[in-house]
Amino acid sequence: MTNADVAQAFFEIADLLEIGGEKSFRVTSYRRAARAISDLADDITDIAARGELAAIEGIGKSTAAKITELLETGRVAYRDELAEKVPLSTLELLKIPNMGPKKVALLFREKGVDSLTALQQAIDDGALADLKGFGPKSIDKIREGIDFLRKAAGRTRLGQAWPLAERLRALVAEMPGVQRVEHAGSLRRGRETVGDLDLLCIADNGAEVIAAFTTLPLVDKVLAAGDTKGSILTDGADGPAMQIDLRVVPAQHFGAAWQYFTGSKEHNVRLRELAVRRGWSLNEYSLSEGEKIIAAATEEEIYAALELPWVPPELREDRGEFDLRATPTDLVTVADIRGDLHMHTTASDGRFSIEEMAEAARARGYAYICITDHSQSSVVAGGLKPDALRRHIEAIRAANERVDGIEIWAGSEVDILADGQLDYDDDLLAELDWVVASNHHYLHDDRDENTQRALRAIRNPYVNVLAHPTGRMIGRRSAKPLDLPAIAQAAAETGTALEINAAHQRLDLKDQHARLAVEHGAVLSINCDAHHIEGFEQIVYGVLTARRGWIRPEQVVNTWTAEKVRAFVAAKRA
Ligand code: DGT
Ligand code: CA
Ligand code: CA
Ligand code: ZN
Repeated sequence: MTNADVAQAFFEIADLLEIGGEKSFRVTSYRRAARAISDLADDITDIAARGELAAIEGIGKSTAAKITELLETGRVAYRDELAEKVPLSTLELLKIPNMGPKKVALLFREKGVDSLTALQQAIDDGALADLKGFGPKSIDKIREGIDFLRKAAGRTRLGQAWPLAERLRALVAEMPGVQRVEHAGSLRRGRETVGDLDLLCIADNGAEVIAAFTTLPLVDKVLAAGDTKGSILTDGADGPAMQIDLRVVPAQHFGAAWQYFTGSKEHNVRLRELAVRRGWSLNEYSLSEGEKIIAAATEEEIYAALELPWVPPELREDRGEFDLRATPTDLVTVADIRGDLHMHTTASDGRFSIEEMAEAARARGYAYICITDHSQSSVVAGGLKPDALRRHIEAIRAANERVDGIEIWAGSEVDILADGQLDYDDDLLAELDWVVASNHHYLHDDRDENTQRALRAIRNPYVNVLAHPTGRMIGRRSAKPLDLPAIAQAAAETGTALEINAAHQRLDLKDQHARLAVEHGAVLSINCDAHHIEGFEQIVYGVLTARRGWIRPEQVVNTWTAEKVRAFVAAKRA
């Protein structure tokens, strides 16, 4: 059980208490405990094993006992008791954008609304008309929110699916008889959300492999188990609950199967058309002319027989990848990344020091990083007042002296204010090596206003990258309207980068936006926005997103040498 799972249980207890009308101090104390758990740098199971739970600030004796109970039995009896009075399905309502526990409490206690379906029904019946705080406008917003949730339902964010997929791949690789295992489907294509996971392996003892697969400890339910295909639901205990399909194929047909099950369906339809035009057929077994197999063992042979270069999976969406003149062959890779230019330390809302972040980055082989803690307007995130930033700059310079093997630059993630101005004066910005500009507070539904603010920030000579430009949160908050072509053009003209924020909740810019930005001449910066040393691992999601946007390495500033990045900054300031 991870820290996040344990924290989740206590957030739920707090929510259930609040919805049930419990006194606010009790609610607050559970929420504080949940936050303390999710902020722990250590593994909570280790802390529990050492008997040190009650020593964690924000956790009292009774909470410590509940944590122990959860770790030992997988449940908390108190939560189950609460759920008898306030059904767990009320928690679904909290996923609606802008719907907090107070509003849900009102819905539940005044109108008996205890699930998404019940809420939909109540809205359709006009049953909420007399409820305070639920005017026609907010009802419309709620309706939109429900639609949004329904659309996102059943899909898992890439950043949650990926670690589970890697774990499963390792498990299957260990099974007797398995010679090779690969990911297929939307995960291999790097889609930002994934429906189910598709694994493919080479083995001659299919039935045995499937039997081992369908009896793995993480299996919650077996959906199918045959000689060549198995399908399971994972229990969601460690990672998301997902459907996993495993197919077993012989080596001589592996390429055809891998190509077929990687998809997308749209790409495959086009590829099959090319085959049919030659009088051939293409399916998961082979590319064939009648009985005669033309290609089957590798993807490369199949594409080559159709006079195509091997198409990287991220491009297989029927978005123009069959046009040989346009398709890039050298997409950016994780190995091309030389540094990260957006991250946080304990100076604002990060969890590690400057040195710890630097050492983690150096271990990844990075040549440079830029420390970009929050600016003063981001009060909740611990934003720095000008004097504090000046001291932080000194601390960063000193750390740069002490740490060998990597350059540590001083930067800031500066808020864009309501009028498009920045949160620090230019003379303070001038002391920084690199400036990230973020609109955390003023991205609304007005496209023109959003665009004007972004343009004004981009035109500031000290701003080097516009962070997470559309402000979206996958499955929670859609991209805000922006004139991206105008923004990309201004970015290109002024020598400002646009970010692909690689944090898996964001992936902002997204694939198609990144492609559009580069088509308008802009360069990108793929940053993890790490708040934790493990945050750097998310670079893979940012790179996959870039590859889906057809991005080549030279279009990404943090694939450049430190010297070239410095020249990019100097050119804008000059
Ligand atoms: P997902 O799981 O919804 O995120 O998306 P995919 O792309 O992983 O789709 P999935 O799991 O249904 O199937 C995996 C691949 O198998 C899919 O990308 C293409 C191939 N495939 C599945 N069914 C069909 C089909 O009916 N026709 C064709 N041409 N390909 C199919
Ligand atoms: Ca799939
Ligand atoms: Ca599937
Ligand atoms: Zn940030």
